[in-house]
This record gives sequence, structure tokens and C-alpha cells, in this order.
Amino acid sequence: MPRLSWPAAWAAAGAVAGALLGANIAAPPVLAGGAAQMHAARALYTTPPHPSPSPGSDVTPPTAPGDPRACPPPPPPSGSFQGVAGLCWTASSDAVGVAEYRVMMLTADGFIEVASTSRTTAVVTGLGGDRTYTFYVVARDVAGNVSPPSALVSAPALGAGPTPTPATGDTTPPTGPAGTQADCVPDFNGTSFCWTPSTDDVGVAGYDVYRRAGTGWTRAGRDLPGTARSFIEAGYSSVPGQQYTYFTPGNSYVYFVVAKDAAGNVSLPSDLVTSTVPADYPTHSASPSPPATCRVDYDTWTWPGGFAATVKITNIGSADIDGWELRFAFPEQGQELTSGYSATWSQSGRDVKAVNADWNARIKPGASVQMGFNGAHTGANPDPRSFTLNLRDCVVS
Ligand SMILES: [Ca+2]
Ligand SMILES: [Ca+2]
Repeated sequence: MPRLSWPAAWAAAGAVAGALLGANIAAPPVLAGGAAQMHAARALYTTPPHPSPSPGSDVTPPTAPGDPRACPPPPPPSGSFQGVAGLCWTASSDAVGVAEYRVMMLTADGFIEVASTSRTTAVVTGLGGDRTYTFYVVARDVAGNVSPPSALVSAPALGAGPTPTPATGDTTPPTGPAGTQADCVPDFNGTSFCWTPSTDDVGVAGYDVYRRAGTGWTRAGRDLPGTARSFIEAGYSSVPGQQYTYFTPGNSYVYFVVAKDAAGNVSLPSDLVTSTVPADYPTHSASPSPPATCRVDYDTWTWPGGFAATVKITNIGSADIDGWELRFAFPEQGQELTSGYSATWSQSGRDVKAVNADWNARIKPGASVQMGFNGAHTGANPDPRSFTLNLRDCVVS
């Protein structure tokens, strides 16, 4: 639950906040025009940066803003709140000086900046009422170095708000994903976590996953299907010679997941979950690849212009596969996925991806799951040459 308090900080900010809220009431903002309103807030709260004695020599970012919390601003002199959330935090420290704080808000399209200020309080306006929003704060110093993100904070918007978004139809967000469990995909060279599915009055349309990065939260997984209940991210590519370097073996990474419905309502975030990349996982340069734990049987029936394919995955390893993502590439430009079954199928360029359905997520050692799809082609319909499951190579039958 967000902590509600009315700190002394508002006493200092009171005049400005009062002016801002007065302006809100005189000209009620709408969320569609929220950016303009938010810029108004930004203009009110931004002060010129402190002059730097030696610009460019400061390469150390400020510390993260501390203890972010919901704190309602003082009531407006007249009228009432209209879709307003207040935030407070404790100051960052920096050897030279903090120039500003930036407030980022979670939306269905990722985090967006909704306020910047030199104070340790912010008022975010133009929000839909009866809704709780999720934020974090970063500090920027005079030289432009940005701090790590603060903790996440969820704050309610006070007052009815001008125009809820969406304006009609489904206005109830899904429940937040619960029961996060780190490192739930066994024997995987990367990070993974699982969750208990969210529920929604209409239906969960998908999930977004965020990873904590040096200066904010990065959207690491976007529009995962509504049936998804796990997320994986690889430290190393399974393609020989193609090694990703942004993950370090043995390092831990922090994530959360949110659910979205088709109307664009976003849930509260899940609990944070910390996943660790295995420290001793063989790399391509250091040692041979580990033995494959999956086998793929790919069969097609082809006719002029079209084909039907069946795909069988067999677990030839010794551990359960719990949640999977099969990937392969069509050898020919003209090969195209048109519809699939028993998995969530998608194609990007020549790359095809199939993500497990709820009911076939788990594959016991020795067991198989079968799925398939219909496709189109423009002359030739060769089989894919290789398949990966959870980014690891499979044996091809
Ligand atoms: Ca600095
Ligand atoms: Ca809904």
C-alpha cells in the first residue's frame, strides 16, 4: 500500500503547488492533452541548473533519490482535486550538485517523463481518477550524469480526473502479476522468472517486463502474450559467433512484470524479482556447447502456394522444461506463417517464434509436445535448418 503523508516539504512548495492546482481547476486538463499539462508542471518546478565550476569534469552520477512515497499535495484554495498525484522523496547527493529530478510514470507504452523539478516533491496532473499510478524518480547532476532509479512507488490520483483513459468501455486494470519466482527456467544461460497470471474484468491482453538498468527501468519484454507466465532473457546468443555482452555471468538482474488489458489499462507492478545469470555456464569460446536438451521433428505437407507444418518438441534432457519459446528461421524470403495452433505463433522477417500455451508449458524428460501452423510460400518451401528452445540449440530429426 502506498504510504500517505503530508511532509514539511509541501510547506516550502505550497505556494507553487497552490498556483499549479489553481491553474488545474481554472483549466481542467484532459489526459489526451496530458503532455502539455505535464510540461506546465515541469515549467513551474524547474529552476535553472546550478553553474558548474568545471563542466564536463564531473563523471560521477548522483545517488538514487531515496524513499519515494505518495504524499498528497495541499488541497487547492478552492474547488477540489482533479486527477492529481503527489510524490515526495529524499534528496540525492552529488559531489558537485544535483540539477534536477525527473519523475517517470508507467504507462501501457512504457515509462514516460511526467515532471522535472529541482525540489524533492512533484505534482503530476491530468491523471484519470480512481486509479493508482506507478512512478520512479532519477536525479541528474549539472554535468548530465543520471542517477540510478529510485524504488518504485505507486500513488493514487486524487479527485475524479477530467477524462479517464480509456474514456469508455473497460476502465478497470488487470490485477498485478503475483507469485513471482526467480530462476524458474532450469538449465538456462540467462535470467528467468515466472509469475501467477493476472486476472481482468474483460481479459488480460499481455504483459510487459521491465529490467532495472543504470539510470532507469528498461522495457526488456514487450507485449508478451496474455497466456505468458514466464520471461527469459539470454546472456549469450545460442548462435555461434554471436555473443551478447550485456549480461555478465554470475551477475543478478532485477525485474518486474505488469499486465495490460486490450483497452490499455495497466496493472500495478509485480513484486521485484532478482534473477542471476549462472556463473559457470559454458561459453562458446571457452568450452563446447552443452548437450542439447531438446529434439525437434518438423514435417510439412506442401502444395502450390501453401503448406501445413507439424512441429514436435521432445525433452531429451534430464530436467523438466517449464515454459518454452521455440525459434527458427525460414530459409526462403517467400515463406510465411499464416496461422498456428497449440502455441502463440509470431513471425518477424524470416524469424518465427512459438511460445507455449498454458496447458503445454511443462515438458517432462522424455515427453513431447506437438503443435503446428499453416503457411504460404512463393515457390520453394525448404525446412528450417536449425531450431532453438529457450535460446538453446535443439537436435533436429
Ligand atoms: Ca556528479
Ligand atoms: Ca480491464
